Amino acid sequence: MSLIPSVPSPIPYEGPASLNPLAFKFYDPTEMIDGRTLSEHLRFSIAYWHAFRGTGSDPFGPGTIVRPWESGSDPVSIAKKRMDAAFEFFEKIRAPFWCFHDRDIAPEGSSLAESNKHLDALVAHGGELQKATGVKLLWGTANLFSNPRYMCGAATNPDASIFAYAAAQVKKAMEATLELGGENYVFWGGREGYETLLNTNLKREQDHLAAFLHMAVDHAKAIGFRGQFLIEPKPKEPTKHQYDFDVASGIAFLRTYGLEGHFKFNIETNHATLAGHTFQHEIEVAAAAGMLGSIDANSGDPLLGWDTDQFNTDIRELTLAMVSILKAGGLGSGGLNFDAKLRRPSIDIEDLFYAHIGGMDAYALAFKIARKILADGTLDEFVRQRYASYDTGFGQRIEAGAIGFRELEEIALGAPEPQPASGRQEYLENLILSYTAPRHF
Ligand code: XLS
Ligand code: NI
Ligand code: NI
Repeated sequence: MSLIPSVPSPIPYEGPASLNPLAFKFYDPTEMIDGRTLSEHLRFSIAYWHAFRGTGSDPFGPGTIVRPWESGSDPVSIAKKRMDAAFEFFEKIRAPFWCFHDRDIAPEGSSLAESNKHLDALVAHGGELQKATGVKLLWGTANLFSNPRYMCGAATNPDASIFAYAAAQVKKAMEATLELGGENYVFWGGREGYETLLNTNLKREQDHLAAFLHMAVDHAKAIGFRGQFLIEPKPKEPTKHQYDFDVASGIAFLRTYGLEGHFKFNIETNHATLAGHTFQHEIEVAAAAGMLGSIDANSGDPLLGWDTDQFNTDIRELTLAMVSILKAGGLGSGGLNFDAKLRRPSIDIEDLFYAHIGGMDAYALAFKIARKILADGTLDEFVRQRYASYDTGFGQRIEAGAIGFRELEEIALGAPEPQPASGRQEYLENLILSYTAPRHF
């Protein structure tokens, strides 16, 4: 029995000329590119929390979105029906993956033991739905931020008993992820940060966070979870200062505590911009360290200073991001997860389809444009030329660490004055425009 009868069949691919709002214009999941389907290249994933737990509530008012399957008296039965609807959506939107927090899929009970029991029931149900549909789990995670017990953090809570509770919850969420064949496990530091240093021992909190992550690494070994661990940086919200501020501070943290071999990064567009960076910057910083893991695909609002988690149809931003992702060799076991939600007045189930169709089409188009940019090679060649003086002679010896100040001084004294070369930014911006400009008018 269909729970989403108003969208009767899977979303078709109709090509760029189509005006059908319930069709893909650029995303043909079956299109073969370099021996793999577009679906295998892009690895789209649906975020359970936004798509199926988001109600449109905000600090000024309650939810606006009412779904027909959200009725009944037994929370576990509702959760199962909701999950049936979710998998119907995953199939119709043709996403190969989904992602969840433990508390998204199963209701919290009155004790940890009861919560675990609920989770077991929903993981079993999810396993059956995955088998029936072929949809796979990109990653799992634990919600360590909604319940008031975590108001002062989870692994960074000043109370060790909360640390223990969080450890138990992550242990269980990792086991659920393993059970469902999850390819990654994400740590977003929910409330791992502080509001004021007046009550905070920053050093101890960071030590505790590192201890927590080491325990997770040990537990993965113990249970045979071979998925990739991912840190998802975010600079602020909910706490004023989050410890995983951005990719660069995340790398420093992981290296400080000897964790760098076990983690990569899940980069979220809106978190990058909140940190004062571009999306592409965060991708490049992670890639430079060999730690690019996965993407939480969304967008912020340039006029608002919080995590608005919008669907992203900015082709220029996505093209530049895809150029960096492709140059880094892709996302490996990661994917493009739509950590994005409907605006509060977008209350119909069709809106959920429109939102994801736009997000998927935009990424598919950006992927194709980025491939063209890289294949043409003009951009790459420009950058290569710009650094060519390091390819030979003393430049090469600088990179090899085979020369020092004394010899460089001799070279500088003996050579003619260096001549500045233009950075050609406007020329390069026009080059990108020539790829991203619409051509059909
Ligand atoms: C919140 C985060 C969250 C993570 C998963 O801002 O983006 O949704 O992706 O815990
Ligand atoms: Ni996210
Ligand atoms: Ni976010």
